Amino acid sequence: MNKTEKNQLQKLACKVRMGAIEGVYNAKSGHPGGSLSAADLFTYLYFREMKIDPKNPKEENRDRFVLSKGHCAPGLYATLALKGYFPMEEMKKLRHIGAMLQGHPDMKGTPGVDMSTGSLGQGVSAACGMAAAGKMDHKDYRVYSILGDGEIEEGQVWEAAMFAAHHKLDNLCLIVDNNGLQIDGSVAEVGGPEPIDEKFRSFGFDVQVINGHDFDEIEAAFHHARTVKGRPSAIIAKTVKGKDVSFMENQVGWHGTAPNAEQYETAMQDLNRVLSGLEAE
Ligand SMILES: Cc1ncc(C[n+]2csc(CCOP(=O)(O)OP(=O)(O)O)c2C)c(N)n1
Repeated sequence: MNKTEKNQLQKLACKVRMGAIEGVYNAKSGHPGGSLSAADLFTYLYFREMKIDPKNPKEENRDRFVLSKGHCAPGLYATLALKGYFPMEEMKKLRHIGAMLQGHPDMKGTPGVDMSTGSLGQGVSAACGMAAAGKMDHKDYRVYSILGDGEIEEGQVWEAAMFAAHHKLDNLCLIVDNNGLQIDGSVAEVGGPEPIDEKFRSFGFDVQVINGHDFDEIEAAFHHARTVKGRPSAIIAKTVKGKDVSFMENQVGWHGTAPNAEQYETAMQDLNRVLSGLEAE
């Protein structure tokens, strides 16, 4: 990708982060940390990788996306809004009763959401089902799913992984947002799922480990995943929880906490600084 294209994606990712913060702040609850860590992955998937059309969200041959770590809905919603599925204004009503954007993705209420998720481990099983259905129906769509590294402590993830490899689901690409932190501690402390790459490899996946904030590496990984035949792909993306908000970066407390007014101002200043820097490039 050239410099201009990369700059475009970086600006979009910054806007995803701003949208997520806006939503969580207005809701006074929600999950900023993991939304920010996955922002570059969301951005690449929706703006470069997936075959989708926001004007026709249910198009039969579209690529599918499942946010298995459903609590990071603010990041997904901000991406969907930027892509044109609904106005960004909806973010201000995040988690309000009756609003379009609920605390976890709801496929019945939000255009662009392919699967309702939130119970960790289940989304990836649904993604496997979609990929298997694609194979059975001789469709050429691909299925993408973002998982948390805390989420992969769920046994169901590994049942799904076994299924995916057994059924040779090469139309399935799992992306682990490997930010090292989960709800109440570091992933290493809480459940110790490492080495994540070797685990997926031993389950029969093609595995790549990348910097999840570097668009060149992200692009190369998704390009490679498309070439893999006869087995599913896993991309282990090393990320920073709370990325680009100074006081949230790598802080476990920002898993599921909303910023207060002062913190909101600081977060927006941080992100505006990033955006201005990118605009000046
Ligand atoms: C089955 C299930 N158990 C517990 C939870 C509560 N929970 C929500 S988020 C979370 C931690 C997830 O950590 P991780 O996957 O690393 O997410 P991230 O850090 O990327 O936000 C937990 C335990 C849940 N949503 N579902």
